[in-house]
Amino acid sequence: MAVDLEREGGLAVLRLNRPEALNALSFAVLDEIGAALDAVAAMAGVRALLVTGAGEKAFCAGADIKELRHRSLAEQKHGAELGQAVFAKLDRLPVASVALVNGYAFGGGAELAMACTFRLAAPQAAFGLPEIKLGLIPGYGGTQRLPRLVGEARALELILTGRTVPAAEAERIGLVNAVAEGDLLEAGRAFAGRFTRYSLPVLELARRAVQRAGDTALQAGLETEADLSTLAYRTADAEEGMAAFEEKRKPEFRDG
Ligand code: CO8
Repeated sequence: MAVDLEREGGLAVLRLNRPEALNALSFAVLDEIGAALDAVAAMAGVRALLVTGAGEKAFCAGADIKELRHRSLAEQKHGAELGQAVFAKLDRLPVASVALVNGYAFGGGAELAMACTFRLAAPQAAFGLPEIKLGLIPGYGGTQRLPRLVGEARALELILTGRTVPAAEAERIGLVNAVAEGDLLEAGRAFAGRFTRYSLPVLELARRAVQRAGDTALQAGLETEADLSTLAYRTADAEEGMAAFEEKRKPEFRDG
């Protein structure tokens, strides 16, 4: 198995574990990620997913180039669709995810990180979409998710030059939420702890509303926001949150 899935209380931890190939994404690894995400979606009590890579060097060095080279056109199309589908599953998981980018995140590896809800980077992490250097373009969502994160001009610069973005720059341009010194897993746990104490269904409504912003025109997005904020308002947790405010006490959310 090249993907490990562990449970730590309310957190699930998915670790790419193929360090000898810098955690590159073969078809088999993509399938394993998809299966692990199905398992996370079915786990009762999980409040967030942490995604990271094994080894000192890499989060994930992208699609497996050695496998990629020998694909037929039909297999290549299937590969792009498989990668996109697996990363969409991550994006649409019922719980938020945090990529803990412990080293290189290139090509499909950067795309995996971008499909997570949040990204934390170790100081030595480096990002890039270097496909152009291989005579390729990104195929697992990078051309769509990168401009949404950093804007079209920066995305074009990064995709057309394939240059490497160090962690500090990634933070400055909004590609990562923060650069974390020290133990990255511990930083991930602390980061997740900042939102997992809130109502799970309401967190999910907030994510869905924000995701809609990337998918739609303003007016349609505002209509979605009106619908989803009304759904949030109707939850028992909203009743509890507002009552706790008036009663000057801490709310006790029950995920309902
Ligand atoms: N695929 C397969 N094997 C890899 C990959 C990869 N992406 N990256 C590294 N490896 C392997 C190396 O071949 C090497 O194996 P071996 O020892 O057997 O030769 C081992 O991992 C260690 O790598 P290096 O010796 O190269 O380590 P360095 O520290 O010298 O360099 C780098 C690290 C800079 C990360 C370098 O390995 C590198 O440039 N890797 C490739 C990065 C890249 O170009 N990624 C983008 C791939 S393309 C992609 O992701 C999307 C394609 C579009 C998909 C379309 C739909 C199918």
